[in-house]
Amino acid sequence: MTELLGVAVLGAGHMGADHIRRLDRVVSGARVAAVTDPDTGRAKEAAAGIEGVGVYAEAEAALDAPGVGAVLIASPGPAHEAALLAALRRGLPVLCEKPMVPDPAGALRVVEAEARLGRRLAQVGFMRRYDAGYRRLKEVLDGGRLGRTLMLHCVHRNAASPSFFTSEMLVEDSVAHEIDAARWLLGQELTSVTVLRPSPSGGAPERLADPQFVVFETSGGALVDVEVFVNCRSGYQVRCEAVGEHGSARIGDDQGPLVTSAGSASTGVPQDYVVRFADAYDREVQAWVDATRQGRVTGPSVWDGYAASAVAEAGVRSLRGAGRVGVELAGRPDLYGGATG
Ligand code: ISE
Repeated sequence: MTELLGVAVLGAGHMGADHIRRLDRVVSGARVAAVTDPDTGRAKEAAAGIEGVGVYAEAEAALDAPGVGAVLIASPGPAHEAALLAALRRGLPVLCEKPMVPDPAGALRVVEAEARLGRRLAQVGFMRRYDAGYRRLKEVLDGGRLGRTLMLHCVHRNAASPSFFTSEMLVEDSVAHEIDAARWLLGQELTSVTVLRPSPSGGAPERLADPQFVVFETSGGALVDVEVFVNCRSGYQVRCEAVGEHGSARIGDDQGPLVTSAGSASTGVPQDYVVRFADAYDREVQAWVDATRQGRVTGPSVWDGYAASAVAEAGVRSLRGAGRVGVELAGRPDLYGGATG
């Protein structure tokens, strides 16, 4: 296929604007054909200078725009279900940012809609699977030299949270990444979740339960803990240490060059995820474009998106005081490997 893949980007906020720049300037084989955002001023700004792009206020208008052959959904989570269903109805391949659909019932409707088509069209934007560090960690674990993985210790810190962030979003929006990464690294389902909250940081906005400490049990008997702290003030930090029977492996400490000068050694800390994970986003979107142009879907599935939402929803119940909450997954359609999770 020599023709460029025309992509409609839904949402021109922080992530959407970054993907528009990436599709326009970094990734090969694709072009931005349409941009939509309820704030058309923001959409126009993100699309400025891109040849042949249409700007729309409504998502469905962008899907029907001339030259659109695929969709990248980067609107807020609650808008994803309608957008995914509209793309599936039109047979358009999709890359949908996480959380796929925050409400598990809605996420399951998307799984069922795709399963009815009988073929995969959608991929979920769990980009840590494309990060070099996470990939190397998975290779070490799969290689078996650490023996069975017993525990994952994860740290997920943001410098500051956006003004619209709620206590629930620390689980649904931030820990969503660790939920998927743990399922992927271990090849196991997360079967229960307990969210604990220390006394909130004075640096967090009032009424935001920040930080939180989340513990998952898995179907293979492992434990996963996550410190999530979205107003840590010092910068964007994501680490993961896997502890096995014969040793441990840790990623996330090696962000910048260690500069030694004038009697001290220091390294920069990125302030934002689009900087920290820039390479992972580039690799993810390039892989999606390449696979789409070949008529294939290779990345995380809508089943992975549903499973993450089901775990996160159990996490939200725990955060609200339910203690340790078990995770119940629906039956997994054959399209995603069959049997139950
Ligand atoms: C954001 O949506 C992300 O995906 C970031 O990776 C995460 O660190 C942040 O907490 C989320 O809000």
